[in-house]
Amino acid sequence: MKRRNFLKLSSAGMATAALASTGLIAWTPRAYASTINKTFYITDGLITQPDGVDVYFRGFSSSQSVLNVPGEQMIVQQGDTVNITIINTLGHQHAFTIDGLGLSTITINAGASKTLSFTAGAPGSYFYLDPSNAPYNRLVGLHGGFAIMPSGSSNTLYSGSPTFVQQYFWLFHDIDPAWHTAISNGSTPTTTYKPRYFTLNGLSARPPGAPGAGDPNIDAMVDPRSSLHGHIGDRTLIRVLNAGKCQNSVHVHANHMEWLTENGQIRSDVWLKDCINLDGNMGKFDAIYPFEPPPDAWPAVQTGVYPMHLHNEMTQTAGGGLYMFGSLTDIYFE
Ligand SMILES: [Cu+2]
Repeated sequence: MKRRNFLKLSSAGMATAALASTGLIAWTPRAYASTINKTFYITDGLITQPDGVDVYFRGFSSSQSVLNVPGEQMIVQQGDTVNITIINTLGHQHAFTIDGLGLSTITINAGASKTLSFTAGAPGSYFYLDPSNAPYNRLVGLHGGFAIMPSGSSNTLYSGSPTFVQQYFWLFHDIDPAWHTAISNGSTPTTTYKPRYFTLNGLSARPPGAPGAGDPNIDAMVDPRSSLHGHIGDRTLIRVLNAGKCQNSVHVHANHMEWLTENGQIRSDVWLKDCINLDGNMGKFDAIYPFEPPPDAWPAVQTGVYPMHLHNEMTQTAGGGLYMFGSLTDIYFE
């Protein structure tokens, strides 16, 4: 099978490709709608996990020679014409849509390409994904984050929302390598789901002293797509998405978050929460991290580094126990 020509990428090689075009999401509002053209290549390959195990993934990648899991973050403006072309380099049919926008699903035959065209609708945070053979193509890596900004706005999530000055995606995932192997063989997993790896924007944390610790291409603690950086007052929107199956509790230290949306619905009140539930199977929320002086610190501080982690112990591990190689990052008050 042609498909056995696996891309074999270390997480370093994978993330370097991703970082070339992502990072903190920059956004400049436009007075007029624009046309956004984007191409994703469906590729597959092996990604080495923190315990050295190679796990099979598929991704919406930026070229046919890389494997991006998740796919590159996209951000457009309400009213834009969006043309997303999918080139399927694999030997079997795949599909593509964006969840929650009422769009059609396109199917892309082996070796073929197809374009999904639409006008960007309701502002918010969305998944793009392969919804076919659900949930398996999503779980094996065919997913990414998509955002629509309100027309002409640089600092709101929806019309009249609290404002922010910068924005990030936190896309969580959990991975059962036995399921990925079954999917790679074209079969349906028959074993009980047993997640062994937990990632944030595709990377696991590396504790101090571990190989790759401090490397922004490997370590989720310092990945510029994930770690929050701000000065006091740099109110930061976080678009939180969960591609995995596990329900999570997202906990930030130093500040509480302003909880704006839950699974695509604007909340009637903005609650201040340090811990917010994140449903499994494409749960999502939006929240603002205010970058205020930590209220309980004495003496009062304006700089420092604080963690974000999930309050579900297995998510802080890899390979069934290795602590803390899971879904964590850091928040830098600069
Ligand atoms: Cu905590």
